[in-house]
Amino acid sequence: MTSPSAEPGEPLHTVLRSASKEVRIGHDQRFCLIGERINPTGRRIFQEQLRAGDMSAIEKDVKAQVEGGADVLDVNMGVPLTDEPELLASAIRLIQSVTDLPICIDSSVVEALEAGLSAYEGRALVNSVTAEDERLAAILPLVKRYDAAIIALPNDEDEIPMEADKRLDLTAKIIRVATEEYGIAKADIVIDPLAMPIGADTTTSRVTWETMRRIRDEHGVNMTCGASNTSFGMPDRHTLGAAWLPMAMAAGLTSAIMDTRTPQIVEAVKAADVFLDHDEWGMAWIAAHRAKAASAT
Ligand code: THG
Repeated sequence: MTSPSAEPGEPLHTVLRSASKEVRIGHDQRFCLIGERINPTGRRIFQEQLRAGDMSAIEKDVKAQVEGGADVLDVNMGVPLTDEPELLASAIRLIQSVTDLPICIDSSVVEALEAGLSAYEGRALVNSVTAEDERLAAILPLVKRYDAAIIALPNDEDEIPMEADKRLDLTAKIIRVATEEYGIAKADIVIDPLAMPIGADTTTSRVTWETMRRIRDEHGVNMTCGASNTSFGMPDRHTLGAAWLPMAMAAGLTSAIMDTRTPQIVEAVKAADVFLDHDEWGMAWIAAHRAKAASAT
């Protein structure tokens, strides 16, 4: 039985754009791969380079994510003791000059999100807002003003709810506030159902699957999440990632922030697109196979 809030009709499409390219996220679309690597978290050398004004590593990361098959690039410039708004804006200007992929602007600092939006020429995905009133009030007006889309996390204060019911309550709140109070289209709200490391607690993915299925069935909105979180601290992470993503896709995940440098994971996603009938006649799968065969000769 469908929920009373489920809406009939066409699947919602989250449309992102660079100056010259459009990407659509949707429950009837091929999975959207958001490259995660342009992020200095946990990378000491990259942080030191950025602090010294050396942006050369960014170009390498862009190239690697694009070659691996990224559709969108997540850009995070959270380096302690730097001017994050300035750094993020510079990074976005640089990245736009070397790739035509749309950008997902990743920061917890409102001023950095705004600086990134003002440097970006296109329709960005803003990453992220939570269900906290103060965060919603600070970030949603920016999303509306810059005509962007937004990733929203169903957590409030410092608590990450471990029950699907609570995540669904917060998702409903976010969608209500964004659409009714800020006039943001439901198609432009991308919920992060919260993916946690399996190494710490083997029940976490079950909660995530339930959250995904219910968000898809009750709200129909698009979803993304940090996929590499799930295998953190475990051995053979690539195999875990290659299993986790197709399972998430079957539960309704429509994109992920992930490391597109790993062929095993990217190929598992492309194969799942075929089985979910998101790749009509397997055309993209076959075309990729032919391109690979041609480049090998
Ligand atoms: N949801 C949303 N946005 C996100 C996340 C999420 N943005 C950031 C992060 N999580 C996703 N991006 C990355 C980028 C790099 C790495 C992981 C996630 C990474 N991790 C190293 C690893 O996995 O081994 C370790 C880095 C470290 O030591 O901290 O490189 O969940 N909306």
